This record gives sequence, C-alpha cells and structure tokens, in this order.
Amino acid sequence: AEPVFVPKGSQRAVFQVPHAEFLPSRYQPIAQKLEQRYGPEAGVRVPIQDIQIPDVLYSTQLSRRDNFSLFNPFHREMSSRLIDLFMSMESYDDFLSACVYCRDRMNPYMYVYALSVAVLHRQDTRGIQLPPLAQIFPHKFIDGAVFSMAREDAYLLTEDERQILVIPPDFTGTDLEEEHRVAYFREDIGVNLHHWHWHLVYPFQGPLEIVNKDRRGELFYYMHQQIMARYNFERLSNQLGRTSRFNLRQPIQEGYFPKLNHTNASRVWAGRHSGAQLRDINREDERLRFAIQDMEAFRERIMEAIHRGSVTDPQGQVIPLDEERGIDILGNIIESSILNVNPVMYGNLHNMGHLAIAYVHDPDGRHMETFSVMGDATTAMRDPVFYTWHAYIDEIFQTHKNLLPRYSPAQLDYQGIRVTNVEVVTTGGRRNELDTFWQQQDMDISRGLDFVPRTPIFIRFTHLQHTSFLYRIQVENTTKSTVEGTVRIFLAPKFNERGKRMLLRDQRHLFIEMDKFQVKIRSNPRRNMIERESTSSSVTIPFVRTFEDLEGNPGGPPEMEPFNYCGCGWPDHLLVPRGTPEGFPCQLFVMISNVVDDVVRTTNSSSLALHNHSLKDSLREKLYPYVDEPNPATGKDSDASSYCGLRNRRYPDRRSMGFPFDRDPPYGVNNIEQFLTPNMFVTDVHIFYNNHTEPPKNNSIGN
Ligand code: CUO
Repeated sequence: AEPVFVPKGSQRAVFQVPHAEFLPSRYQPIAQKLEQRYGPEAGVRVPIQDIQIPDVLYSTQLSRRDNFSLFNPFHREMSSRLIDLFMSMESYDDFLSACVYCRDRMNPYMYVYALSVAVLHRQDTRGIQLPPLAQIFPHKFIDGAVFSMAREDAYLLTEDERQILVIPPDFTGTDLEEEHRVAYFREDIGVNLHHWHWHLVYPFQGPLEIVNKDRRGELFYYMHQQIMARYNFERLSNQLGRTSRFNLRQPIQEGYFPKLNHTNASRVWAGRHSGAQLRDINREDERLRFAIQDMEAFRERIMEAIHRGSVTDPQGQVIPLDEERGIDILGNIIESSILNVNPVMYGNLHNMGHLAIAYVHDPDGRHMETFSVMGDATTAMRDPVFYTWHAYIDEIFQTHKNLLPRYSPAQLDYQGIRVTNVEVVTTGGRRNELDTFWQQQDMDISRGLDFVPRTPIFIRFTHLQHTSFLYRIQVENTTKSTVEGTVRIFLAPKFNERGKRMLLRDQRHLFIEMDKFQVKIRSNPRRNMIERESTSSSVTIPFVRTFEDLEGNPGGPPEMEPFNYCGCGWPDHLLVPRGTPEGFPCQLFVMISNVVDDVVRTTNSSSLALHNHSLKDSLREKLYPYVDEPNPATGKDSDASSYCGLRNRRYPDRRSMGFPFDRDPPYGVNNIEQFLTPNMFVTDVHIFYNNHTEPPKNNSIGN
C-alpha cells in the first residue's frame, strides 16, 4: 500500500476522530490534491505495510453515522470481530496498518472501542497510553451547546483571542427535579471515564484470553455495588433517600434529558420523560427482539438457582454457588459475559435491562431514534435510572450473599493485633473532619472536533473536590514477631434518612472502600503508628490520570508501562462524598486482617479454570499469564486495584471483594460497634461541604 499520511502524532493519529471522511474511497480520487493541501501540516508519515487481513465486511454493517452500543449483541459481535482482528496481527507494524485500514471504514465509536481494547491487551502495545475518551469524543461528556460555540471560535478567532468556554454546573436540569441534586456525581467526567475504562478492561465478549480475567464476574458485582454505595452516600448528603429498586412493570419515575449531541449523526441523545413505561423491544435494524417477560423469566431462574445454591450448565451438570466461586459465576451470568455457564437458561439480564431502558422512547424503531444514554457504558452513569437498574441487579447478588454463612469472630479477628486508635488529619491539622468544595478545571476539546483547525479550544467545567488528608492508625502487636497485615479502610453514613442510627445489615451496603494496603507491624516496640496519605488510595487514580494521555514506549519493557489499566480507577476528586454544610456524620472503619488469609495464591490455574472449558496446559498458560509476585498492593502506590484489578495479575486480595461487609453480620450483631473484633476500630468523622468554587489550577487537560 502507499504510505498513508496521517496528522501529527504518529501512532496517536489512529485515535483522531475518524468520522471526518478523509481517506475512504469517497475521497480517493482527490487524495493527491488533499495531500498537497494538507500534507505540509501532517508532520509525521507512517509507512503502512501491505498486509492481508480477513474480510472485515461483517464489522462494517454498523453505519459510520450510527451510534454504537456494547449492550447490543449485534454491535458487540461486530466489535468482537474487530478486536479479534486487531489482536491477531502478528507484529506491531501490521497492527498499525490494520488500524489505519479500519479507521476510515468502521463506525468510529466501535473502532475506538475495539482499538482501545486491543491496545490495552496486546503485549507490544504495553506502554501506549490511551488518549482520554473525553477528548476523543467530548460530545459524550459535555454540554452539546458548547460545540457550536467552539466551532465559531475556532474559525473566527485566533488562538490568542479565544476565551475559555465555561460549562455551567447545572446544564441538564434544575432542583425542581430532586434527582438533579446529585447530577454533579452522575455527570462527572471522571466517573463516566472510569466506568468506560472499567468495561474496556473487562469486556464481556471478545477473545477468551481477554475476557477471562481473574474474578471478573465478582469484580463486575463489586465495582457496581461500590458505585451504588457511593451514589447513595451522595444522596444522603443531599437529603435524598437511598435509590429505589427498578421495577420492570412500573412507570419509570426518573425523567432525564442529557443534552448531549451525537457526534456523527448530528442529533441529540434522546431524553426520557417521567412516567415512561418499558415495553417489549423489537428493533429490526439492530437485530434486537425480546420481551419484558423474558427478563422476568431470566431473573426468576437466577433467583431460583441462588436459593437452590447451584446453577446448571447446558449438559445438566450442577455447579455449586459456593463461598469462593459463587459470586464470580453469578457475575458472569447476570451481566452477562461469554463466561456465562448457561446463557440459554439464564440469559443476559443486566445488558437487556440497559437496552430495554435505552429504547423506552422508541421500542420498535418507528421513529428511527437510537438508544439513549443508558445504552452506552460511556454515558449510562449520567442517568438516574442507571442506579435504580443497578439496585435491581445488586439485589440479586445480595440475595446470594445473604445466604452465605456469616463471618465468625475467628474469621474476622487477627490474634495478637489490636487497633487502639484511628483518626484522620486534614491538611491544616483538623482532626476527624473532612472538607469538600467545588473545583474548576480546563480541558482542550479540539481533538474531538471535526473540520475545524486543530488548535486548542478550552472548556471549563466544575467538579467536586476535597482537601487531602492523612489516616493515622495506632496498632499494638502482642505477638513475639513482626507480622504483616492488610489495612482495610471503609467509610459509611452513621444515620439513615430518618436520622436514626443505622443497623449494620443496612449500613454494610453503604460502606465505601477508601483504601486497602499491606503493612508490616513490629512487635518491638509493641506500639506502631501507621500513616497513610489519602492520595495513595488503592481505589482512586489521581486527577491528571483521569484525563491526561501520557505517551509511553511502544513495545518497550513492562516497567515502562506508565500506569495500571490506563485510566481505570475511581477519580480521586470523588474519593470523599459531598457531605453537608453542618458536617455530615460518618463512621470510618479500619480493620487489619491477617495477611495469611489475604495473599493471593501462587499459580494454581485449576482454581481459575472455567467450569465449562477444559483447558490444555498451553492454553492455560496463555490465559493466565499471571506473575507470581508478592502482593503488589504493598507499598505506596498500588494503582486503582480495588475496583480495577491489576494488569496480568490476579486480583490482589484473596478475600471476598468487599470483605468484611460483603455478608450480613453475625446473628445478634445490630450495629458496627458490636461487630468489632480487637483488630478493628471505628471513628466518627464529619464531612463539611463548603459551597465555594476554586478556580482552575495550572494543569489544564490537553494543554
Ligand atoms: Cu457498568 Cu450496567 O454495567 O453498566
């Protein structure tokens, strides 16, 4: 093939928004002219190999002007084939050539998704950092009104003359709609980027070696359970009750109008009025047909299996839903992923729900309307119904968890280890008081604008922020030697909606994980002081990493890999829920568990092998290329492993995710104080919300 000219940035050019129909056959006749006109601006030329690739026609069935939904099985199959293609390219150069070939022929959303999955999973692309999606597709994250202004500015004004385009914090609604009080959380760019990245790292379809990650079904449950806990924490901070559970047969109370544009279809994302009612879906173009009754049947079968304590595979073989594997099996069934042990029987419940809700405004396609924000992992968290739907899903998981044996004090305690005090110290020296406020941030969106000069165009948005703080944990070791432990830190509201002390059986659903790390505890002297910065949290990634694209070293050694799963991680700026002006009363819980029960086992593929796959050794090695190393959660920076896992490693904690709050408390234990064994401690903490806005710091995104 001829060398293809791509704009500045070499490999990164394959991420430039591709729907500017620049190189496809339509423009082939004038390619020479275009090159003369724009060639000098190109900067870098990438030589493209003459490669043979399999027929990609199947994946071109989704038009370049359509929207792409991972939840749609037809779309998923197309993207899955594209991922297969990208993964199968032998060398980096061939991979790059295939990318360039596909870039102008495929639906841009599907293309960027498949390309991102491939970049995250190919060995030779380790070190290449994905550009933040908010810059590739800013339309999915920010007020649609900004774009016409941005285009106007780009054409009329020079770079020096331009002003930053400010997005007001309340662009999607008013407080007449009470759900709007927590829009700052739902519409947060970092939250939505995290969710997109999570689904990128844990795709539910594609090559088995990509999908079949350690405990991915359990992590699907846990990560979304934590989203629910965090959302409910924010709701209580805003005088809203905990979110209700979705009901398939009742009108949806929560209306939502996202005010986002579709980039390539020049349309807006559909809104949903309050009172919309789910109906059976029959969308011919999307090859999608199912009834609400189907969803009810799948839920019934799953619930029945949970109560029976086992699921059955297509051959009738019984697979127990035990303490260790049950939740993982259920996660893969309910989501569902290709690891679903029996999709005919248990269906695809969670994804069907996303779709049924996403098409509620046009279930049979008569208006030629595409899906709403619930149909896209990038935008779904904006909609209040996301949380009622996930409350519905979480309830199924919790039914299983409630049937498991409660943890006995012996399982919870760590003999010889006593936590004698815990406090948090906020920068400035205040104790057990956390602060939140608003922070502005600037971002360059020019990468995501078509047909405009590629010079920076900044927008300014506002997000929640908190003052950083330090945990100080006093521990006594009465054993005769230095021991290791895992410090587990959680935070929950102290009172319920009625101002009453919460029962632990309710409060346990609201404990948000704040941090988890391993420590050495000396016996001489017996008293140890553990200090830990809030910014080191194993849950979050720092602000800049939520947004910044850092270029790595293609094909370079693993240690050059700049970060864990590139952008997956709860945004640091939302580590602390908003709180209230008077100081929102919370309980900070700290536990030190025995590391012997926490560390992941060394290679033991059999515990990971799928029930319905018998793996050859060679394949097993390929599927589980985990490194046998000490738990990487030790040390100061363990990346955002709590919600995202670690690349090419097992999940770095052998306990059930959410331990010790993943199960109902022992009988007779009503509140957190009664739950405590000597290796635990609980402290009252207040979160003070200050309604003032800090101007942007100097770290504009994309500058
Ligand atoms: Cu992440 Cu429902 O799974 O969105």
